[in-house]
Amino acid sequence: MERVIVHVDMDYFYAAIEEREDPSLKGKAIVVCMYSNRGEEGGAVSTCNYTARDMGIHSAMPCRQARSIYPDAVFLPVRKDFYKEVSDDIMKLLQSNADTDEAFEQISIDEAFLEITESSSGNFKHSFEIANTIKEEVKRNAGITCSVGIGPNKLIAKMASSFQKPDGITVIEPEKVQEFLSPMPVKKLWGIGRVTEEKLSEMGIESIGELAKLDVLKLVEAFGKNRGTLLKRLASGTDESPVKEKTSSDQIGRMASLKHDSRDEKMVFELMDELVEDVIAKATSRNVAFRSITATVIYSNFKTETKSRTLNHAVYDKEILRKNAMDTMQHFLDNSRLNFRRIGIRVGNLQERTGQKSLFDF
Ligand code: DCP
Ligand code: MG
Ligand code: MG
Repeated sequence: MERVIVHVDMDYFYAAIEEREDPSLKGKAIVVCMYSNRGEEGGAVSTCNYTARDMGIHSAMPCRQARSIYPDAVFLPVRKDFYKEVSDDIMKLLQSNADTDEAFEQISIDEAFLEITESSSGNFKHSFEIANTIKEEVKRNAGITCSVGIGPNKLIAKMASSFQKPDGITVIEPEKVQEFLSPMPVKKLWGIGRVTEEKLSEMGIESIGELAKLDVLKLVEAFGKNRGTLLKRLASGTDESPVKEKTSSDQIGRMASLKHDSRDEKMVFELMDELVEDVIAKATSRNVAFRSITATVIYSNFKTETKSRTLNHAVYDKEILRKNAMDTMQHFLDNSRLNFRRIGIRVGNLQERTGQKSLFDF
């Protein structure tokens, strides 16, 4: 099956959080500044919202210059720790939309890859619906917008997410990859910096399409073997690299699709039982106890619902997990008429196991 890879990037992230925190800022140009130790005179623009961008302000511009362009903009100092907290919540939410917790890779404070090959059944049409769900969840939980790119690999997904910013969804099906890349200038290719761009320009190469057609030997001659062949691969839209969790995460979860969409209790409970076993096995192998339990259902129309519970103590008791999971599934069954498409269970607030074994030991 062809892989389906999603890249999500928050829109004007730091400024969007400031806008959310203070609704009176809505509609104004907002510039978030990283002031240097020379005070407000020094420093560079961290980011700004799209209203400020329309006036020519952009990241990395000296704050002084931004002020001279538009003195009436709202200038705010960065609050990195706060943005990091918001980011952590968003990342958890994104991770819960990946096929497995491991099929998730955060690459910066505001962006991540997730693989949805399984949940979309390898179908790019379904993937659009999943992207919609993700955007709605981010909006509802974090109060900000994001842009989503979907493609057959990380390279294409990453480039697709910036194709329609802000608040966009861009799906590039495998057979549309060449058409998508060819007309773009080489500097848009992920991984190409200014030096490479200039060198290619000297060789008469301006578009990604031209780069893809260039004899690989010419590239090897100019950039060396590794870089030369890499450029050729990138320009042709090839990227085999897996989506891989970088740090060990603070949660363990499993999701799976029912054999077919259904609201048959037996089918739902049996599948959930397997997921619970998997989660407990993983928690055991990592030697962790958990304090929170979250169950998820994705209905046949791709709408998602989750329900979480935080326990008084950290436990690693299979029966507690199973009971919570089953009760929540029952709750979902009782409260909707839709068929279930996928279900999931995750544990969080992980702590290393100390003396305590399970609730039976208390
Ligand atoms: N950032 C920064 N300095 C830069 C670039 C970015 O401090 N030179 C910070 C502020 C951004 C955040 O990183 O909000 C994410 O960077 P992005 O490149 O994703 O930019 P934004 O999210 O701000 O805008 P966009 O809508 O273009 O993604
Ligand atoms: Mg961003
Ligand atoms: Mg980003």
